Amino acid sequence: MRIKRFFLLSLLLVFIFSFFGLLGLQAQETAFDVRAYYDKAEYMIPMRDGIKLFTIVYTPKDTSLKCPIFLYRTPYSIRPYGLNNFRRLLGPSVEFDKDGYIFVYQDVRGKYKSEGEFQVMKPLFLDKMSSKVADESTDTYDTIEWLLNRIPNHNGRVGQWGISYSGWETVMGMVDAHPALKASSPQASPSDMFIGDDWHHNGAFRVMYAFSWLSGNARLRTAPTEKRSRRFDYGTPWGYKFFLEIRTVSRINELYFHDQVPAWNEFMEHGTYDEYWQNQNALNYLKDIKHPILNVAGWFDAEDFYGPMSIYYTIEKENPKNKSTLVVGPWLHGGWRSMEGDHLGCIDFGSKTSKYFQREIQYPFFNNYLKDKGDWKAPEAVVFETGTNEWKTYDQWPPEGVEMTKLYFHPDGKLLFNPPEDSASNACDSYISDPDKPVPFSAEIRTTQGHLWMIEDQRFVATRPDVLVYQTDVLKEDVTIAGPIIASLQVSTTGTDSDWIVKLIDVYPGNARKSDYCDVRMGDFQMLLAGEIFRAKFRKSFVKPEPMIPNKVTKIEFDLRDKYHTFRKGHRIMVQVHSTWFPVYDRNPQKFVDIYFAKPSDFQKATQKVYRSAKFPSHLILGVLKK
Ligand code: PG9
Repeated sequence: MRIKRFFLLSLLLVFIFSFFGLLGLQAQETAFDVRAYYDKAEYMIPMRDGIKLFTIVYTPKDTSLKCPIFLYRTPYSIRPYGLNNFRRLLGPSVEFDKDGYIFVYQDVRGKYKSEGEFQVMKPLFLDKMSSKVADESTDTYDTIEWLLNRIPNHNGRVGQWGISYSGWETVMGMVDAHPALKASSPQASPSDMFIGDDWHHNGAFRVMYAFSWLSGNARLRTAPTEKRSRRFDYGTPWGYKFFLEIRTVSRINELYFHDQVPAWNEFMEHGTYDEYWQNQNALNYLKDIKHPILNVAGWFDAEDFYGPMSIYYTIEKENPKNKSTLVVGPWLHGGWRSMEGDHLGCIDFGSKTSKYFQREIQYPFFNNYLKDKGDWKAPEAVVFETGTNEWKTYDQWPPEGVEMTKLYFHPDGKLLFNPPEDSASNACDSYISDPDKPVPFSAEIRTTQGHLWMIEDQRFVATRPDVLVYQTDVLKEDVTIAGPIIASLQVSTTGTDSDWIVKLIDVYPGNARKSDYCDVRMGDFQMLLAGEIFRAKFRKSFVKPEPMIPNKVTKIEFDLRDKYHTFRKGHRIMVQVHSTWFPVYDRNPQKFVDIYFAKPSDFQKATQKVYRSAKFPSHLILGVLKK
């Protein structure tokens, strides 16, 4: 009895000590005193065309150290400005701050305290012969050159990192890279804004994000400034109403931007994949990448998921010898830095995945290439498997052993691994798509797209008459999918253009237990796993759109992008199909016109049919991984 009591008491003590120990450790981590260990300096660094870029350099006080330079370039301001004001965290995680790096932050050309003109995702000049030419690649080069010459105590090596726009800046730094650049980590970098990142997916315009981002970040300015643009006042918390009342995107400049947002007007003038978009495509630039790359993506990134995946695939193809690592975790946009990564919305990921990434991947990667320290094994792909909540390391992505498997639409909303046998070629399901009552993308009331809709419970739309739902029986065993997910639809419309949205959903068992993270009842929860849109006029070419022929069965095939997920035994696999996803995507008038010049009278209802016959089988193609 006494022994038992002693045992319990010791357990309690161990618990108390480890609890406070942990707290202590965490406190120490977040409260690292940057000011005590670093000095701050501010510079205007001249570029080759004479424009000067505002740059802050934090150097370790301990000058006996020779440190690498760690560069971050951003359009979002490198505040706090002023020599007495310090950032709380200098590197991508506290490990770097403690270790000693020379941290360099720079306002990019035309933003905040830097001189020059900002052009959103300005294409690179691939001909660098003229000394007048300057772009984000040359600005990075010139900055590195200046730093190496002017900042003491560096070890001659430079690393660059950045998330999203800064991730794209990091990619630009990789092109014709300065020889001292020894390691780059583009994180959630967009690559192609017409095909899969912030502004469009498969040619469909992401009006809600373009509107909020451009109104906040791309207004004309008269001179360098420390001030942020004022937030746009929507006059309502309900973006659905706001964007529906605008009626057509063609009115936005006249109503709200008044020629103060040049990029918006440019978007409106380039409604197809013309040179304007093609020249911005970062994948064109990735031919001669010689130094190691750590490429990071979040499975549930609402902004730039196509970017990092396509950058990874392109670097592999164009530079097969390059040491490039892909990391994908269960994160929203940049969540590996801003959140613990233990859950998203209602979904539990079982561990602090962001810490794992920061400590076990990001820090060892840079430490290896910039300091020759630590134990970095340069894995090819480190990917988090959702559903089972496990990190896996592979020597290729998608992993070996994936079998492309078709999952077919059947009558009565069934989804089966065998093809339909219905010989009536017109066997189909249909709905009326009404642009005046578009399917909402989220149940949240908000004006900006936010993040959680990427993993949101889809029950709020599953009962709409304009949403088709197909699902498997309850799974008798786990089904793991890895790599791209292809939607192959056979469809018709009564209009001459239309959008097709396909969503892949994990349906929880009826008796699923409550989530620790939200108040939603999880029985029959419909977790959005993947979803993508395709604007039908681009089905043959993004450059030369073609009208749909009314009522003609037409194949539309597109990629819902990569996932690594296990549908657990007891769950179901569900697919939903619809034709509006609003206001994340602008409304298609369902008539073949240049949508950016559409008139309200162009918008029409259309009867949409999704075929599921032996002749016209609609299906998904999944990479099923046998374990
Ligand atoms: N997704 C953002 C972005 C990247 C590039 C251009 C415009 C926007 C970002 O979060 O930075």
